[in-house]
Amino acid sequence: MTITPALPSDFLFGFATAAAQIEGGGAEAERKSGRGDSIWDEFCDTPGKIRDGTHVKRTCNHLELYKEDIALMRSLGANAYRFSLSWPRIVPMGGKGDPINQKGIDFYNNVIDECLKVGLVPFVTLYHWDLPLELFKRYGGWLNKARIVEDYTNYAKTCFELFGDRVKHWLTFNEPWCTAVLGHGIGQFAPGHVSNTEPWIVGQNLMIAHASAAKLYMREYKAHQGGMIGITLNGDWTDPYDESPENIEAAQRKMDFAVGWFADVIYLGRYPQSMVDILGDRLPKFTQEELGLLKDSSEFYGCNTYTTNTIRATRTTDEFAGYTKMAFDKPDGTEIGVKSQLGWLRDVPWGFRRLLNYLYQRYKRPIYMTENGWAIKGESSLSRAEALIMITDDEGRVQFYDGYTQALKEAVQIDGVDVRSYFGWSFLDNFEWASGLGPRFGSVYVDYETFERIPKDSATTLMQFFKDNIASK
Ligand code: GBH
Repeated sequence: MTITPALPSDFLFGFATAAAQIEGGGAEAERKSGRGDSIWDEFCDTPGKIRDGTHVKRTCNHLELYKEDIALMRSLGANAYRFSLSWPRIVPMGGKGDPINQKGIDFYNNVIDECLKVGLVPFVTLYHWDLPLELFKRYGGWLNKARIVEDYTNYAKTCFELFGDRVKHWLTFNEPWCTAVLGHGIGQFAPGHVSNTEPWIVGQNLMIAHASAAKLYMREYKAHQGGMIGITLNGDWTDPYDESPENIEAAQRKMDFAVGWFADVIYLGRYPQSMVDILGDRLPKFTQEELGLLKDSSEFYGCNTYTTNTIRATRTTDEFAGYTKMAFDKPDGTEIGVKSQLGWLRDVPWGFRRLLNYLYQRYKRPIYMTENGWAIKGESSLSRAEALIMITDDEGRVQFYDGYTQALKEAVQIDGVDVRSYFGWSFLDNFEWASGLGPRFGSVYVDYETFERIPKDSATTLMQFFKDNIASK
């Protein structure tokens, strides 16, 4: 008897990264590279914004080490690599009429060519949070619909023209929720605004920019370049605290505020009713023309997910969670999931399987898993010597990936969910935004003094899972 492999032969797997989190090779290297500042450079320059005071200008030096990194990724067994392009590296000031930076273009040409040379499919994100600072200064960045949609669409067009002969998988945006809420609602991320009106405006502008770029691709590039384009959203499973109708409704409302805000509009053509009810006039309406643009603007569902929360209706002040209470505890006093380095992140594989089912049933699109990963509790405070022991045995991360890949397999094989990729977050330990170089999400250890890379156990075990579970061609 032959066992049918769970995953199709064209399944893409590997690791994900983002430009601002790994490229920086130090202030001098960055200056020479011709990259313009992004809102994250300014955020890092502002005392108190980054927990350990580190800076996007000096992270993993992927800028100079990309060749070695790509070779390493391939040697671990990956068949694809998800990375993002830095907009201010390509167009330093960002705007439609602004000059482009040839060194930036050369860099990404090299990255893409190197991927293809070794046999990795490049899966490219156009925007992973590093808005050119100049556009923020000129007109408020994501707050200015007309200007940002025009400039973003032009930037996307530049990328399709420069790289679309070789890049066949495009993501317009990584996690618009984070830009809207963390950047413009609670101020934890650049540009650091605190507001209860801006996030909803920014969210709408991000969606329109997404649709504008995606439709441009579909209209003018897709036919001859033969690729596809979509958006990737963050969203964790929301498990009702108990079976009470209020808590079941609260769990759905939290899901609406995290995922439905974008996905209902893009795939179903309307905001979730719970958001309309709560936000009223603060939720900006779409014109018919905008809704037409948004319709069918994402060819797949791009999914970043990390954890699961238990949700109850107990009213909180957290409007971004639909006033629900997010926690990990259950009525019997137990808690779900193993603890990680970060308070929001717990290991709950069964929640992942439920999430995949929910997304597939509701949006009916193939799912590309674009991020999923783990930061082991305590890993970031190890000395280098201790870390070198840990890296040969990053047990917590191996466990996490074991559980989540098993859940993925069940969702595909037993539940029939159409999942077509999986990228572990992250390839390298890297700059974890406001948390700086503290939390380590990598399957490859990075020594931030020397930029040395050392693969951890999870790097090989995760890739091996896919090699074992993908049908041969
Ligand atoms: C991803 O976001 C990002 O795409 C990636 O760049 C990042 O490095 C990776 O995750 C790891 O964090 O602190 O209670 O406000 C994940 C989505 C949404 C998870 C916001 C953390 C904050 C919860 N993130 N959430 S809280």
